[in-house]
Formats: sequence, C-alpha cells, structure tokens
Amino acid sequence: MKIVVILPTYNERDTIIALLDGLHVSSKQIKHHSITYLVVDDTSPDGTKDVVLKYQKKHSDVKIISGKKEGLGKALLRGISYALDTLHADIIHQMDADLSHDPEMFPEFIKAIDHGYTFVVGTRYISGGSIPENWGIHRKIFSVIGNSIVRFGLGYPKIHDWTGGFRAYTKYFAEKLRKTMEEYKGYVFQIAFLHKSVELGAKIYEVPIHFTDRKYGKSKIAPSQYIRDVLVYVVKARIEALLHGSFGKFLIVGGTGFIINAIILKILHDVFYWNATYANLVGAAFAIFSNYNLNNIWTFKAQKISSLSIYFSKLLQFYLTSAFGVILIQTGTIFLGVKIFGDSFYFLFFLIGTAILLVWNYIIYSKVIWKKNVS
Ligand SMILES: Nc1nc2c(ncn2[C@@H]2O[C@H](COP(=O)(O)OP(=O)(O)OP(=O)(O)O)[C@@H](O)[C@H]2O)c(=O)[nH]1
Ligand SMILES: [Mg+2]
Repeated sequence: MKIVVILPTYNERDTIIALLDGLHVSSKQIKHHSITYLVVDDTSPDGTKDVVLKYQKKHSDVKIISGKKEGLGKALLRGISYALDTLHADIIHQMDADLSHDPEMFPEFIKAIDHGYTFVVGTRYISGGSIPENWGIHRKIFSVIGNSIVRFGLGYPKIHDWTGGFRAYTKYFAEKLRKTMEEYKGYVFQIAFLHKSVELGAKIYEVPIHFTDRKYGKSKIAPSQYIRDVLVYVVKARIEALLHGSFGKFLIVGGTGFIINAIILKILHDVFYWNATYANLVGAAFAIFSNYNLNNIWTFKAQKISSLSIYFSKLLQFYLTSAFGVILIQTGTIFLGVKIFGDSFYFLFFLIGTAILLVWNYIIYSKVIWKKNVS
C-alpha cells in the first residue's frame, strides 16, 4: 500500500533534514509498502523550502508543497488533499517536523495499521510515553490537564492523547472528513480530526511516545487562542451529542408524554372537577405508556426490548419506577405546592415537579431499563 508521511513545517530548516534522514533509516523496517514524504511548508521565511529542494535532488521520494500561512490545521488539510488526490495515499502518517517526534517510532505506527487498526495515536500519557522532563511545572500541568479536559469532556477516556500530532490512519478518515475539517484552521484540528474519526468508528491503537522538547526554532502555538478553540470545540461537541443523542430524543418523547399528561389533567380537573392529585395520576398513567413505547422504539432503539415477555416485565418495571417518580416527585410536588400555596398554583407545581421528574427518569431509563447490556 501507499504511505504518505505528512510533515508540516513553518521555519523548521534546522530540523527537517535530520528528520527526513531519520525517517529514511527507520522506514527500512517497513516492508510491503511504498512511502512518500510530503513536506507541507507555509513559505517559511527561514528557507525551509530551499533545504528540502536541495535534499530532493538525492531523494525522489520527498515532495514539497507550499502555501500561505493559515495555521496548522489548514496546512495539514492541504497535505491530506495532496496525499489523496495526487499521491493516491492508502495510509496517511503525520508528525511534527521539529524532532519532537522520534522518527524511529514511525514503523510502530505502520505495524499497528498492518495489524488491522485504522487509527494509530502516538500517546505521551500512557506507560512507556512521556512529556519532556525539562518542561516547567506549569507547562506539565497545562499539558496533562488540557488533555484530560478533552479526554473526559468528549467522553472517550480510553484515548489518552488528543492534542499530539504523531499519528497514522487509513485514507477512509481523510476522505470522509476533508470537507468537515475545513473549519478547524489551527491546532484544534488534531483534536477534531481524532474525535470525528472515532465517531466514524476508527479502530484505535495507542503507541507510547516520548515527546522531546524542540531544540531549534520557535513554537508556533498561540496558547490563549488554542485554549479558546479547544473549549469551544468540546462544549459544542457535547451540546451536539446531547441533541442528537438519546437525551434529545428522550426530551422529545418526554415532551409528548408531558402534553398527554397535561391535557388529561386539565380536562379531569377543569371540566370534571376532579381533585388535581387524582387527575394527575390518571394523566401520568397514559403518559407513561406512551413514553415507554416511544423510548423503546426510538430513544433506546439500540437496546430495544423485542421479546414479548421482557416487554411486559420491563413495562411493569417502567410503571413502578415511573410511578415512584410520578407519585413521589411530581405529584408530591403538586400536593405540597397546593397545600402551601393553594389550589390556584396547581399548574405551576406540575411544571416544577415535571422538571425534577425528568432528571430522575433519564437516569433510570439509561442506567436500568435500557441498560446497554440488556438484550
Ligand atoms: N505548514 C505549517 N506548519 C505549521 C504551522 N504551525 C505549526 N506548524 C508545524 O507543526 C508542527 C508542530 O508545531 P509546533 O510549533 O512545534 O507546536 P508544538 O509542538 O505544540 O510546540 P513546541 O514544540 O513547543 O514548539 C511543527 O512541525 C511546525 O513547524 C503552520 O501554520 N503551517
Ligand atoms: Mg513542536
């Protein structure tokens, strides 16, 4: 298969040749693949391009493309497009060009791809990996905490290094994501690309890596902009997951139940002069039945209950847990509210009780009734 190694450079003339040499040595361990090295330079003022052009004379497997400086994400995307369209890559490998990433590790990434993994992540935060000893305590803490925020914030604790750029992946992810990735211009590209690949079903393998501090040149990262981009990304991803995931559906189902409940409560109370407490119990009984079926066929359809006997036993369980919520939490709130503030406030306390009920229900539904391993 065809491997394209993408090396983004901005002012890396002191390291790019040593890196290319290192890669040529380590790649001798990689059999059955052809390899092209693609330097993606952003017209570096230090003349990175010139040293690469000179190197190219002896190494026809090295390519360089230049563009204007628009951030790391843009550069990577340009590299990915060139790798797919012009070089017809099957596997894309990417790494920093400042020698922070050890070229000797390159074959490890490809080995994992050969074993069937589709996305290989170089990881500093697992045993066998490390961040530089000489980093000050602030930078160490910043690095570890920043990664943990992304790791837990996005909800994938098993993947330990989100911000690094030492990776290999199959062309599938590059092809699928190249359009979507256009909006991530800076360093946040690394996080977004990994996250979206995971959501596309990437089979992840983590290679422990030692990250070496750069000895030459300057860092290009702008910390405040980066932190802002990362936080915006994580919060946005969370909100989207909430709306598209089971919680959003749960709210719609709950909303339907709420309307059924409210209509029956109003008719029984306002037209037939029932006591608000009893009227609500009848309304809730109908709402629960609707909720159970809608949740089963839609919200939690991945864990759908299909056998008839389980359907009825789960329905009973659903009524019991819902009854607890409706009687104690929702109706209890109405009961107390009416007792303290008078009957005219019954609907306000119906709303308050329902809001508390919502949280209780979601926990019970996702953790008990439609628990992931229930068949
Ligand atoms: N083409 C291109 N490459 C970039 C750009 N920004 C960063 N890079 C390259 O991306 C890699 C990682 O950038 P670094 O500045 O080393 O970022 P870092 O590794 O987080 O920080 P330090 O190593 O501490 O400097 C390096 O090879 C850079 O030259 C850019 O805007 N365009
Ligand atoms: Mg670096």
